[in-house]
Amino acid sequence: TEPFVVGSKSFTAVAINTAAKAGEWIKSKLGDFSRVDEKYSSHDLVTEVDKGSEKLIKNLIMTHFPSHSFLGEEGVEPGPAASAKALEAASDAEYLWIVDPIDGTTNFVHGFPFFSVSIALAFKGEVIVGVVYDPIRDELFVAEKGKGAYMHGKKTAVSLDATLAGSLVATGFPADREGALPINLRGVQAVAPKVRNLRVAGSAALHMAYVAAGRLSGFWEVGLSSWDMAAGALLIIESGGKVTDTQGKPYELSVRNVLATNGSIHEELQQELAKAEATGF
Ligand code: 2AM
Ligand code: CA
Ligand code: CA
Ligand code: CA
Repeated sequence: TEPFVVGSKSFTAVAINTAAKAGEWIKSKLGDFSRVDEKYSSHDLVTEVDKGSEKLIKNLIMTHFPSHSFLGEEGVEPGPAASAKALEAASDAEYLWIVDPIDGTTNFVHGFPFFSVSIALAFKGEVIVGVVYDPIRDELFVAEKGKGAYMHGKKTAVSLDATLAGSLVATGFPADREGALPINLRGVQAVAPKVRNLRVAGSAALHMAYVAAGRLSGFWEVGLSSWDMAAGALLIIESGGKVTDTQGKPYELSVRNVLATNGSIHEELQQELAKAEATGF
């Protein structure tokens, strides 16, 4: 199996430390940044804090593991084509760190306290470490492949909900208003009447951590990038849940449309999304 340490340095310890440091800094910058730039549109924002967080994370990780490769959202041109290409270009790296320096930038900009730092390490294309940190609640979610997932030392487990009717489910509204948003609105129309209720809180990585922790029973979103999901996917798998694309194909780094559940409601949720798909999902 894949090594988790080089010499005495644990990959997981570095991931945890780095996420905690970045998260603390982000929190200190809440409401204290001078400008917001639009990347693609007014729905797609970036701040100096996104860039500073990525710089901090990259510096720490590359200092510890100079031979590793690094893929971070703010190091890539905006847009889905560029993010797929960047992942492709990085795919022959043995060790690849996949980082979202702030997941939930829109929330960060508006002061809506739901955002996270997401750090994953892939070995030969498979995620082996995943860390999602919520600096507002000081909640740190950690998973190691084959070793389980934890929140502050306590094992996380997905919910036991067996039906959509008894499930709290989340999704996200994509920034792409032309292609992805209309698709997901049909998904919402299909799913909302079937579930106990639906949440759209604005951080894919944190939603996925919540699925891992049993706070949500399912999550789906279309048009995401590798850094939104890599850490969250491992958290869910190691907590006993299931992660696929919206067609039901097993999760891999290149997935863009994600379906992540406690396992029990996976098929039922996928069927509702498939019904929406029949009308264009
Ligand atoms: P971000 O905050 O890191 O950009 C919101 O539905 C979720 O979608 C967030 O996790 C957000 O990540 C992600 N997302 C992916 N692509 C996006 C984009 N182009 N614009 C805004 N949010 C995007
Ligand atoms: Ca972004
Ligand atoms: Ca993101
Ligand atoms: Ca981001």
